Amino acid sequence: MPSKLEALNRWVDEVAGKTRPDRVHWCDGSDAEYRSLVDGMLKTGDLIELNPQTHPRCYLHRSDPRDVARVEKLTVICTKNRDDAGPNNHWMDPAEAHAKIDALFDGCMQGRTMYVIPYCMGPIGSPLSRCGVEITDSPYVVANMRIMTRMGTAARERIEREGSFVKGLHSTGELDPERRWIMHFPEELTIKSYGSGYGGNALLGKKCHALRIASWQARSEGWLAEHMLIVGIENPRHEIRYVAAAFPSACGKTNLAMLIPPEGYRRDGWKGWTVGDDICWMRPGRDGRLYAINPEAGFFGVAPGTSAHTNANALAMLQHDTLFTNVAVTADNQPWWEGLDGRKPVKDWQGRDYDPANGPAAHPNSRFTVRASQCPSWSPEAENPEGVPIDAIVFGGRRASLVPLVMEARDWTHGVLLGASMASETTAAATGQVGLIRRDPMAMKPFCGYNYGDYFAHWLSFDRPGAQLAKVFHVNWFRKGKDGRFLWPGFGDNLRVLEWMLKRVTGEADAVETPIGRLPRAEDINLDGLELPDGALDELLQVDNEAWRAELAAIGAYLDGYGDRLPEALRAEHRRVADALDAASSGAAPRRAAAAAS
Ligand code: TSX
Ligand code: MN
Repeated sequence: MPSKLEALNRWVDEVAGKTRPDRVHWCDGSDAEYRSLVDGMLKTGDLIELNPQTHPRCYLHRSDPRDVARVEKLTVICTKNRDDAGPNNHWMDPAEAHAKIDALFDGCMQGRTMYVIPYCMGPIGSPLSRCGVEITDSPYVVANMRIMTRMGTAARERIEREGSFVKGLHSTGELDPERRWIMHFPEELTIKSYGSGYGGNALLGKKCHALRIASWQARSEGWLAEHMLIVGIENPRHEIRYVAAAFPSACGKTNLAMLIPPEGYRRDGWKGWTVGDDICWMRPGRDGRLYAINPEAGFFGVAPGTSAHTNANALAMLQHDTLFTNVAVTADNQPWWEGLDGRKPVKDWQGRDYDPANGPAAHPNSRFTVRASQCPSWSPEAENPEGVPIDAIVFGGRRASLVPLVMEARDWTHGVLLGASMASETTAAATGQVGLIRRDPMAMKPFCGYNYGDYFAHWLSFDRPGAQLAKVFHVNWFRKGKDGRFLWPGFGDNLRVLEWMLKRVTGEADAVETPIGRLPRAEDINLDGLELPDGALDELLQVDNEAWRAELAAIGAYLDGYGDRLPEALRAEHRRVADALDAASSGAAPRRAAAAAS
């Protein structure tokens, strides 16, 4: 039997034989290696040094203008059985997929260096962690992987010990959008990506491994790989409780992960501890509670909108040792993006003289890559191999109307329905189309590596004897009043809502039962030190029965799209809520009249 190490060597040889690089470099993850990669990219122009006085060791990368985001239509799940990928994924037959992409890999690394990147998703010593190896011809990918993962010798040693790892093969290729694929073979624990150097398409540890492949592994091994931030909330009694939260894009996940309490709360001793801003792997521990790790070691965050007001922690961590991609620069060569401050940029993200007629100076999807440990609110518990215990799971969306500021699920099954029913209004930055409502269950639409029907069943399966599951909530920071203004101040003030949730967990706060879930009364949310217009909180907590009946009908139609793979228990839960709404309506509730009057 070949040694476990040989499996890795054999695959590397096989890939080198196919792609024919001039050199093969095994990454050790050292500082010296990172330094020499950066120096090389400064020489080729792949990186541009930013102002070393204001931003020491910060560099700008300008991507090909045709290669600035993930491409969902070229992202495919390749399973033997088409139904295993589900209607939520693009599917291709594995043999056909391999043939298609292997033709593109043929000789594609000639004249280039092939980098072999062993990496570990999660703390090196954690039983919850999983390893992978990415082979790439992009030094930009290596530099990003070094920041985003535990990369190098320690990961290689764990792989040699365990023998199993996710194989990721990536080449930047010609960057032709017509010759670009991001393919996943979950049954082979393999990823192949060609023709893009960008973020989620190329840094294979993140969306490809830690979500699409991991969600598949998690289902067969009894855990959850989720698109969630993890934040610890410390109260004045120095108790820290952990919250995992899923939001679709453009809802401020990174901001919530790095939350800074309002002034009065800070004075009382409240604090936010960042464990993760994007991905959460969790599993039941021996005590039945869910324990979570962040598989990542860095942040690959959207730059526009990040400021001292929206996220002072992020701004502080971006002052040194950061890679920026597709941001603008000021006259003194500092990174700049829309929403940062009142200064004017001189060069846009493509390196052109800034002209507002060309659109925003920074690309709306421009990014920073930075070590998580540079965040002032970084939690030491992020390195705990056991993970952190999760007390609350929060789902959310951007909804201008209908959806209340916060509600609590009656039980786990209802919580799964709340997650499965998630939807968000699109923003210009994300899609160009504003205000369309998109269904995005658990914020996993682009990332669930298998059939959503099976995924909902997997979620439901955690409710079993002995389980001490987290309470489930749904929030909406984005409800608007009749004047079109946001009713809730959001940002640090969201702690007021988190406080209610955590007091529900400990039995210290009240709630009222409604057909859609349990809501706080207005007096249950602490508004000390906050000037909220009269009636705003009442409006935020309003439940419009008729409008919710229409919403339940829309949710039902959406879930029906998963056909017989949709678990009957979820269908029954949907029917239960719909029936409760119908009953409340026929009960001649005066609530509706009151809502229409003012
Ligand atoms: O991130 C946001 N959060 C979560 C913060 C912890 N954003 C930004 C979303 C884009 C990524 C928010 N925007 C939030 C929010 O809670 N709420 C809003 C809406 C909003 C915007 C501005 C104001 C109030 C609400 N007020 C003023 O601008 C003064
Ligand atoms: Mn994400």
